Amino acid sequence: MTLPVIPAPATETSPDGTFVIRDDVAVVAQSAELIEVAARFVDDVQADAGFTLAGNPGITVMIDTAGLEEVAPVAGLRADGNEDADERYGLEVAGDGVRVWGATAEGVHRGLTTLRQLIAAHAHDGTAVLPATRIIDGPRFAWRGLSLDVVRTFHAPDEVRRVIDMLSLYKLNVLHLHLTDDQGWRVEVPSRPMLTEVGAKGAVGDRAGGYYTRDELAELVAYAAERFVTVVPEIDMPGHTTAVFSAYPELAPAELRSVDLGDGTSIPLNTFEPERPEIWAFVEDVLDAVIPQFPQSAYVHIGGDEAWGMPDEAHAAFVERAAALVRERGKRVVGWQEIARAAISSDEVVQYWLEPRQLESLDGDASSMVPSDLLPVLVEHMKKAAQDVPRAIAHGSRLIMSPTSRLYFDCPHAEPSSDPAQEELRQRVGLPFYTPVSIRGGIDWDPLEVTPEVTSDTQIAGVEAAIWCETITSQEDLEFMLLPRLPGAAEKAWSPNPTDWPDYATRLSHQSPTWRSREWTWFKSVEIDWK
Ligand code: TNX
Repeated sequence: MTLPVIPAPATETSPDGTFVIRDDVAVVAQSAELIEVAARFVDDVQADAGFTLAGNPGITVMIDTAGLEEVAPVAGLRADGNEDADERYGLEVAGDGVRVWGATAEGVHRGLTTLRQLIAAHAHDGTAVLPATRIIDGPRFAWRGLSLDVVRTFHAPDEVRRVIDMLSLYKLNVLHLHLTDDQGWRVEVPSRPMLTEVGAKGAVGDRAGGYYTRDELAELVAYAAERFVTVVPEIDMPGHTTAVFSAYPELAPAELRSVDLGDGTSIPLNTFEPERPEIWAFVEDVLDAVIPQFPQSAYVHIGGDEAWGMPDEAHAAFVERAAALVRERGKRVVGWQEIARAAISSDEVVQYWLEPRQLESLDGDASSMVPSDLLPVLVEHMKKAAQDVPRAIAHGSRLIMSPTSRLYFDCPHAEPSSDPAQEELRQRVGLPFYTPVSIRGGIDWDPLEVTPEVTSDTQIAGVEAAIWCETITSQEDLEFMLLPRLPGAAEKAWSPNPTDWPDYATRLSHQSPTWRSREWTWFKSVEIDWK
């Protein structure tokens, strides 16, 4: 069997022997810059598996590049823009101890993350008998993320910290926060106080609203940075701006339009109008307030998606000017794939999400579920979407791969839970118009097989899952959809090798003891023989 590690390491050999971890095996940092990383590892192993790791030297961490060249250089773009980053690491378990090394503290942290998983998987009655191994590993893509919708349901800072812990355990390094949308505004802009006084109040339906204060965001960003996760802010525009219009009605179009969905909800067709100077004063105020709250991020996500009802020329003009304002402030631009319809440059990153197969379903079965007023809007949108990737490539932009059918974690779970008590949750959580996705469906694919135009890793910035929260009402719902899918997304983003399902299912089964210790909710798919 391969090691119980997700994402699967790039290379691994298994000599004979074992090393036994007990409470009294301590970690020794051979350079001062690794002390913090080593301390974090000790805390994490305590939380995952209960070992205290204090006593006699047994695990040594050091800055060293030995053997790292055995792993191909990473493809893609770093969310923090750090061009000297190196996440590769070596990990050796031998009879006389464990060694973890890398060229940087970040590399050593990734190696210690593999060790955390090995210890938790082998822990039994106060010891973990680790098989001897030599791993040389490094990521396939530099941008490995999760987009989290904190608007449709507001997730308090403690819940977000739990999500950051999950990202860190699977070597994911980007938390993309979807901070603004029709139902709410979640970030402080001191020059525009009504955004938080009024715009933050709501969420979907009668759920509580909320926003992150500057102090709370600073703590979250630091918590993430300590775990080598970069938080990237999204300010979604020119569509999805209803919360702005409720806070500042003078920014709204003269005539408000929407499509009634017949279930008490409606889809707004109102967007920012790029010909109005007061819109640009607003956008500048927002960027000036938001950018400094995310000091690690080299990027600002400007949304750009689903600008329903907006003429193409106006949408393109909006994206071009918003992108220029971001660049003027020293940041790079990410946007949903619709930004490829504007005159963007090769510096802009395009996030792919709309799959052509959804166009087929709109012509067929799903059309009966969509209100008749909305159908033509959606069909037109999907037809344009088919050109987004070729356009992005023609601009020389790189893509973040977020294909809906694989990486939208708000797709319902397809297979039953082995815990009958979870079946009610499974029926309720997930958007009913998406085809349900199984755990196996989440890993049986490769980023190069998603679109015909993307044929080389050099065209890809990275891989990002997304969780939208229309049907997610609580921390429990959120974790039920994130786990066990998140490790699968991490495997696609990190591992250069194809994933073999039976092998993956076994590796996944070994994750549950840690989830249980950390009191994380997970969907107990019948596909997996959970430990
Ligand atoms: C599309 S993905 C959206 C979101 C929804 C999501 C539901 C994207 C850029 N826009 O506004 O929440 O579908 O899966």
